[in-house]
Amino acid sequence: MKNNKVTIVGVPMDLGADRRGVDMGPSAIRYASVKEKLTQLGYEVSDQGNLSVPTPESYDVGEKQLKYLREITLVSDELMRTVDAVKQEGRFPLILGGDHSIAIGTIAGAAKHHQRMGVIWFDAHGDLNTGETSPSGNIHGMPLAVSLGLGHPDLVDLGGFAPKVHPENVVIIGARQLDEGERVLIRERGIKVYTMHDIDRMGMATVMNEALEIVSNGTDGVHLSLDLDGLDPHDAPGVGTPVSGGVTYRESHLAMEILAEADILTSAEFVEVNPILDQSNRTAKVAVALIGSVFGEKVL
Ligand code: B3U
Ligand code: MN
Ligand code: MN
Repeated sequence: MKNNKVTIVGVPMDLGADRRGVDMGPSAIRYASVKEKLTQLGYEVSDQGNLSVPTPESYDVGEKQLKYLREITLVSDELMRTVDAVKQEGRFPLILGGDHSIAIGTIAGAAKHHQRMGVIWFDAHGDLNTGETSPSGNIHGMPLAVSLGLGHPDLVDLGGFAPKVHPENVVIIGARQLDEGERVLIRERGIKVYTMHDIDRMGMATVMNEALEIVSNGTDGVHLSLDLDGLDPHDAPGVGTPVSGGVTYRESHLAMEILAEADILTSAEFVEVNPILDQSNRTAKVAVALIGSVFGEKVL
């Protein structure tokens, strides 16, 4: 990584998902030695600790199609300011989730520093729902739509600008569960999606080489948003919504290594680790191994 200074920020968010447990994700990833891993690789690492996130039980869920909208908006605003400040200091923001709704704040903060930012969205899902199309009302199924300027104005207009990213600079990798509204949006906006079918046919190396072209062409920054449920549940069982037939441990490492070689990332987040549903912190360990690879760890 060009930038040798990394700042870790945890966001123990679980207001965007139905299942409690992802709020412990940042702890689990720290327990799996993320700071030690990056230090070993030669980075100067600062851990800013966690943002404070309201406890769901203490608040009213609010509108059924946009659960905890108010609270998620407040945390997103705080996260946007935090990521903005980290980048202002010339440091690389590494954000640990928490459910995927945190991407709304991360991307808003990072996008302030770029004319045009590419986004790699590694996920079993599209996260392209809005309040109108969502089958669950869970905001963790909406952050990519919000970043593209679609959804509730409180989220879309965060930071006073929208959209944060453009469809031609976004790739989704690992998709295997999309809702009808998401399919329509993908078609209408021409978003490039590499489904598991594409990964099986083309191989991960080809997929990544094409993806790199899309996110780096005409951009001056690239954000990686990695949902651990993009991996197969055999390799990453500790996630809120596992979907079988996912990216293998090896394929995901290859993807991270290709990203490291390209050296284009300007921010990253690792989300949806749920230690309650995990086996001996395995999924957090996978997250740290992937972080190692994307930050340049090599066998030889
Ligand atoms: N697409 C569904 C399910 C879902 C999205 N993200 C996760 N699950 N993790 C929804 O609720 O929007
Ligand atoms: Mn997701
Ligand atoms: Mn997902």
